[in-house]
Amino acid sequence: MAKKALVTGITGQDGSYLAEFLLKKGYDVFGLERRASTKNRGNIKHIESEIHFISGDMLDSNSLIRAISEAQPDEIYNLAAQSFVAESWHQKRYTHEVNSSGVINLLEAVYEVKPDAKVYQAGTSEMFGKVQETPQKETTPFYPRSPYGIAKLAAYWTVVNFRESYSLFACSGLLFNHESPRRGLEFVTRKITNAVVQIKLGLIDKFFLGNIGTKRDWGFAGDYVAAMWLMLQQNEPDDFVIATGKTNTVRKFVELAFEAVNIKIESNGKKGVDEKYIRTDTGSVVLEINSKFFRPAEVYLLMGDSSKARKKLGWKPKVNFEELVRMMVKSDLKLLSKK
Ligand code: NAP
Ligand code: G4F
Repeated sequence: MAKKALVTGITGQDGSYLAEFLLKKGYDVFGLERRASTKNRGNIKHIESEIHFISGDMLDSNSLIRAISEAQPDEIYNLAAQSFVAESWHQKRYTHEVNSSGVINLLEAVYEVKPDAKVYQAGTSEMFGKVQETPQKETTPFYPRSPYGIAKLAAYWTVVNFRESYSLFACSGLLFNHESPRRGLEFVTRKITNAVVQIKLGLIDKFFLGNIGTKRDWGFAGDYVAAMWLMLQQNEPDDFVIATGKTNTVRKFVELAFEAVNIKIESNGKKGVDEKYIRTDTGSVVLEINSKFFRPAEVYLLMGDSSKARKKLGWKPKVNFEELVRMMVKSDLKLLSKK
């Protein structure tokens, strides 16, 4: 009989790649979908007919109980979240409710309805925040720097507690930033590729960013969903860092994106520190720094050490940083040229 998986956050970036991955492995895939006035299935349009949708919301315990009762899943992947860090300062309580209390709601429902289901919780490198060591690994002390990071850290400890209290098979993946052509437009990578392509096509002259000196360990979302699955195939539940081990500035991402569309930008040697503008080699301003996009508290550097996952799960990323930028630019070029 086919294995059954319930995926929360199925309409999001990771949910769509994970659903594809599980369908290819022969799973029956159930997706928790929250109500919206207009359906938001752009990322999963191509596989929509293969998914069993169940309506529900992380804030509504009964809907989670109903979803688990209906799906009777062998595996549950909790990807649902208010996932935009910058927004978490504007909606602190809501972010906490969805990203932390929502996880309690889900784990309680699992314990009540299907305690033998294996659970994956989407943890994050944001929990390392003001990093206490580099690279960051499973044993690195946490120091979250945003309401988002705090909520995710509470969820992480909730997973540990359910594991230790009730022997649930529950794991947290400590995933570093992962991107794709399906990334939401407000995240910096997609914001850059989308804007750079618009500049190339003559649709806009310039765009605006915040701190371009911050560093992230960026991988490809398609590679990272395989790690989620691998965690649930182990004999014992455990937590794993998933990362490429390489870190780059936002400015480097900008440089590579412009390079991918053959626009030459000036290199002033400051590499993102105190820059106010970036110009092309012919002098046009294509990027302006705007304080509106700076955060009240920033995570300046993330770089993960995923040796444990590489050794125990046999996982490693396939797409490197340069390939990722090119893939996203190419996809936006195709999308925007069509429009
Ligand atoms: P995403 O694209 O923003 O997707 C979030 C998903 O959660 C969407 O399907 C959204 O549904 C759903 N959702 C939001 N609030 C909900 C609620 N109250 N009830 C039910 N569903 C709700 O995020 P992602 O990049 O795929 O990330 C997936 C998970 O991994 C998130 O938990 C995120 O915090 C975590 N994470 C992401 C990264 C990364 O770099 N991408 C790194 C570490 C951890 P709608 O479509 O209706 O909005
Ligand atoms: O793309 P970002 O918004 O991603 P961030 O904050 O790193 O969070 C993402 O990764 C986390 C894992 O570490 C996930 F848990 C989380 O759900 C999300 O997927 O910002 C990346 C960096 C930041 O330092 C930000 O300050 O880019 C900087 N940045 C500079 N200008 C900007 C902008 N970020 C955004 N979104 N927009 C800007 O204009």
